[in-house]
Amino acid sequence: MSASSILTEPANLNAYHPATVFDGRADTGWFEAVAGPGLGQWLEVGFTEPLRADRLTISPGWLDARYWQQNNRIRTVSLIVDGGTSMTFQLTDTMTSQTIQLPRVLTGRTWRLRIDAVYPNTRWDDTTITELGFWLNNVQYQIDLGTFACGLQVRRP
Ligand SMILES: [Ca+2]
Repeated sequence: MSASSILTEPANLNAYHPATVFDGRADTGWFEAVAGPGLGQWLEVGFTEPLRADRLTISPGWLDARYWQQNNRIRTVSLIVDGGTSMTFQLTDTMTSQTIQLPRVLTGRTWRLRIDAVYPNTRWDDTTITELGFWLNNVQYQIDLGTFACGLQVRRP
C-alpha cells in the first residue's frame, strides 16, 4: 500500500497509515499530509494478483459526529486502475460509508483513489479516508492486513 503523503504524529508514526482503511474502524484512517486540503493526493492499494471488483465502498471522512465537519470530507474522487482506466465519482456530505458503483467489472493490481475536491473543514485542513471496501457480486473481499507491507492478500468472495 502506498500514498502520496501520510500524516504522522510523533507519538504514533503509523497513526494514519493507509492500511488503517482496512481495519474495520471508522475512527482510524489515512490522512494526506500536504498543506491545504490535499487535492491531487492519493492512496493506492496494490494487490499481489489482479483483483476484480464491481463496487467500492468508501468512508470519505472521520465518521464521528464530533470530528466529521472539523476535517475535510471528500466530495469528488477519481479511481485509477493499473495506471490506466480513470473514473470520477461524486460523494455526498453524509456521515456514512458510501457506495462507488463501477459501470462494469474492473480488473487490476493497483487501485488508486485520488482526492479531486472536498467539502471544507471547520477546523483542520486535512482530508481522510477511514474505510475502504472492494466488492464483487455483492460480496466484500476480506483483506488480510498482516501482509500489507509486501502486497495485499485477499480471500476470494
Ligand atoms: Ca479504519
